[in-house]
Amino acid sequence: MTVTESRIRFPDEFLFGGATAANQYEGGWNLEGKGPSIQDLMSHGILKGPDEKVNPANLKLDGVDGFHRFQEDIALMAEMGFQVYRFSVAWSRIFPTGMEEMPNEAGLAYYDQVIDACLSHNIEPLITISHYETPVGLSKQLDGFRSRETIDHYVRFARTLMERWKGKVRWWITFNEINALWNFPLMGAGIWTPKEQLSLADLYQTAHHEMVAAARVVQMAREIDSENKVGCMILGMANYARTCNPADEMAAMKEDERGLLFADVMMRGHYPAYALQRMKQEGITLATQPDDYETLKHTHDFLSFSYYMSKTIAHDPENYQSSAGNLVTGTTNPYLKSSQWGWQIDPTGLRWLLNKYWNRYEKPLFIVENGLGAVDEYCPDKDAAWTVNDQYRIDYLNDHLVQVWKAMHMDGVPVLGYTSWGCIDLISASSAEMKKRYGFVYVNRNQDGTGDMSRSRKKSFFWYRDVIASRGAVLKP
Ligand code: BGP
Repeated sequence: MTVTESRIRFPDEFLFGGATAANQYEGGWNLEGKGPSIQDLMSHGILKGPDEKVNPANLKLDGVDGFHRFQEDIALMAEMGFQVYRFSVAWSRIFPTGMEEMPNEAGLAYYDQVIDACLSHNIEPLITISHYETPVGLSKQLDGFRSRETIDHYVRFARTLMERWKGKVRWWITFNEINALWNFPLMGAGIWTPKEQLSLADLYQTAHHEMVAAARVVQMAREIDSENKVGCMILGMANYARTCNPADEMAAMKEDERGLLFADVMMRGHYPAYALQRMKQEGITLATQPDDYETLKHTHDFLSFSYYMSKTIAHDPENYQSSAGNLVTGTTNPYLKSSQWGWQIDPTGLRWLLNKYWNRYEKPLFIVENGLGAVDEYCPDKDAAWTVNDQYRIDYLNDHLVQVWKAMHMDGVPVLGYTSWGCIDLISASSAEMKKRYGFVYVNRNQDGTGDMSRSRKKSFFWYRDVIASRGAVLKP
């Protein structure tokens, strides 16, 4: 049998699972001592600016009630055979303004239960320390990571979690999609000052603070427990040149540099030449402390990323139709179909990206977000166990997982695992919608906020269960 003919079989140590984020899943935005996070002020989603004060119409305030229903949800994950569950800890549940010296015990006690529920089902927790949910206090008073002071607050937050769950949690991610800073400084780095008022120097300085903070956490994680594995996490994007015109190739390469600066520093431990050159040309001098560059040498153990789509880059984008996309956009690719939200679906792009990251960093990779946001029709069938016939989601996930397998098996790329995004329906990040669903589990909550939040299994629930149980053998190449 040749390599290409082998049957799909993911190794036993490959972790299958799913992912959520506190601000999109939990709700309970002001319960048991939790302070407001910037997401509690984003009723229109992250593509629009924040509200002045909490708007009751913000669907994230109640999320999908994970705060009260996590036991049931984790049991459903166990039924699918999850080996890993990626979730974030709401920073303002632990430190209500982000700046307290002592943590909120009730917040920690909540996550004790979440973690214990995972472990009781043999599911490994994978914690995102910061997922677009900076406490409002930190954001308004310090402008988030624009201020160097925020590094210490973040490290204290991370230390609290790592010490509390030593021996229980060994997988950590420092920041969700840390490279979102360039386009969304509020969400990516908690900067309250409007983007239009920020200079390029402000953004580089903020990036530096975030990277130093992350490197300090890596160093600390190893001191606390040698079993800890800490991942850098970026918004993963396959940037293709729109044509083979060298000018387009050059534009695509430059776009890559923008998206990869964080990973370049956090995985390799130093600033790449292109970034130093850019800062020199722009007259930017970073404000640093003497040991910053030594600190940055504490590189992450693995690179994790989200992957939903690819995009094409042209040197003259005005001559093409622009594409919609996950926070960053390019021009359309005529070879690809799109989701209902206009994100271009490209399973091969995932294999391409896995190869690219492995070749660039030579460290293990973890796909921590991937999935199809779609409008689901709740339509229970009396002869079937599911309430939503989401064959389109099964097709999407099947095709992406096949490419992961190819990257591992045919290209030799080490991949640690795969956590499908929004494994339980939740509120979307970019547009704060309920109707954009990703889950294997349907949540009875409507776009207008009505619904009893009850859970039911979609067709994809049973499909994913079979994928995991067969280690991928049921996938259709
Ligand atoms: C990523 C975020 C997630 C998630 C996902 C899907 O950028 O890390 O939080 O929401 O995108 O995006 P959306 O919810 O807008 O469909």
